[in-house]
Parts: sequence; C-alpha cells; structure tokens
Amino acid sequence: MKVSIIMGSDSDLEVAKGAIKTFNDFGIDVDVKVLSAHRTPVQTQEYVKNAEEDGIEVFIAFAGKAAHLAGAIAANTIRPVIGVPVRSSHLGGLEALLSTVEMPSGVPVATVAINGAKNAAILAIQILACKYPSVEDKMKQYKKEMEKAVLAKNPIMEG
Ligand code: RP5
Repeated sequence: MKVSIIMGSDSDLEVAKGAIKTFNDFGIDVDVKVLSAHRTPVQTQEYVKNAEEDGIEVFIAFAGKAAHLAGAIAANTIRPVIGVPVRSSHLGGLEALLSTVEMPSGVPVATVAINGAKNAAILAIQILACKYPSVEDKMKQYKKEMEKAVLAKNPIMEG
C-alpha cells in the first residue's frame, strides 16, 4: 500500500509536510517527488506511469500559481488524484484552486482547500480504507478520537 506525493516545486514542501506527517502517523508509505507539469512534463508523465505499475494507489499533487500538475497526473492514470492548491503567489492561492478544480469532464481531480494538506492525506487514507481493513480500523479510531476531542471542550455533553 503506497501513496505518491508530487510537488510542483520544492517551495511547496512546507505545505506538503502536513500530508507527509499524517501518512507517517497512519504508518502509510509515501513516495515524495518534485516534478512539474510545465518544467518537467516528460518526466512527470513517465513517473506517473511507472508509479502506477509500482503499486501507487493514490496520487496527491501540490502546486501553486497556474496549477496544472494534478490535472497532468490525472491525464495519465486511472488512480484517484487529489489536488492541493498551494498559496504561493500574490493572488493568495485562489488561482491555484481554480486551476486545480476546474477539470474537464471525464478527468476528475478531487480538490481540497488551499493549503489543505492534512485533508488531502485523510481523503487518500479513506480511499485506501475501502480496500485495507487495517487502515479502515485506524481511520475509525482517528474519527473517534476527533469526536472525543471536540466533546471534551463541552463538559456538559460528557457522560
Ligand atoms: C508552482 O509554482 C509550484 O507548485 C509552486 O507552488 C510555484 C512556485 O514555484 P517556484 O518558482 O518557487 O519553484 O509551479
């Protein structure tokens, strides 16, 4: 069971760390690469095709500005692709959000919030949980703990 994280630039790493940490917490292997839809289009396509053959089950793409990376990955695989728009320009990430989310019909990218690294990882893990019972158990546990943490802020609800 393996997930791929691809960043358009190493400047996206600070944001991507949120996803890497979540995968580490769940004990899921992650292959981290810097590849660009614009600067390394050939190598991006090659990597995606090989990664799929090597057993990568979900791709997560981090990109800012004219963020075409997630779409370029989705064009080359039938594995689920999750896009994380990165806030890396003076436009605040909205440009990356729209570039990532507005995919043509038939080639979806599941797009999370601007800089939404943790949710990207959680979504990927929920996809893996459909297939792996051990991941499903851990995800159920994670949601239980989240519920407990919220309720603990409301002493009147406890009991
Ligand atoms: C995008 O442009 C990258 O994903 C990054 O968010 C942004 C800036 O990249 P650098 O110019 O810092 O390499 O392609």
